[in-house]
Amino acid sequence: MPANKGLYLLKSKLTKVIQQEILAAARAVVKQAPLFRPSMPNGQSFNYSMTNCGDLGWVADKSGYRYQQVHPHTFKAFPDMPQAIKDLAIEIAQETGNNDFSPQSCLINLYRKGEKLGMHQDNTEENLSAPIISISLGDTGIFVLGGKLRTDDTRQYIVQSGDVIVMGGESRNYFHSFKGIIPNTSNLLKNGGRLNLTIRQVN
Ligand code: MD3
Ligand code: FE
Repeated sequence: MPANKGLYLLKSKLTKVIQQEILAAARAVVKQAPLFRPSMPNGQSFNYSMTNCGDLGWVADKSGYRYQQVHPHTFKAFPDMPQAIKDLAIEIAQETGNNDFSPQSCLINLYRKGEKLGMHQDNTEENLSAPIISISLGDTGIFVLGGKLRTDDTRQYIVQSGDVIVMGGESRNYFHSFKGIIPNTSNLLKNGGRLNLTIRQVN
């Protein structure tokens, strides 16, 4: 793998056994830190649910977007990031030229049928140089990647269970969205849907 810190779309990166291991770790997190559906600063609710693990979790409400240590409904600290997730993220970071990546946060997004995420940039993090690592589990979906400007051309990518995306360098700053799942395309999650884990170094 070249020592380039840009964008990597690693198709079928994770074996079924690794996918099951990461899914079990994510399920354990959800038991401690229930999925929630936050609202945007304008009051509109997100169209999918989420939770977090690690030292910091990404949350949203009427006051804005931020990272904090506690779950917004239980007020308990987010659970530790499972070692399997941490190790996998560090391994992927190293393979893509990001040797000093230190995972602080794992945002877990769940998309059920019809749920989606609009065009946005990820800029809540203080450290915008560290890459973001995305792991897709479960149903196939359509990921859309643009450029630095909201008006830039976009490209659509089919993301399948076991695919990994690394957003580093310039691409860290690109607009992107998730159009939704194609139901019943994976049997990994017993109730269907797609889990997307994004592992981040926040500061
Ligand atoms: C491109 N999640 O949580 S993951 C998000 O499928 C988010 O849940 C999507 O966008 C999802 O913020 C996409 C892939 C991803 C993650 C971070 C990025 C793509 C990115 C940051 C910059 C550009
Ligand atoms: Fe994003």
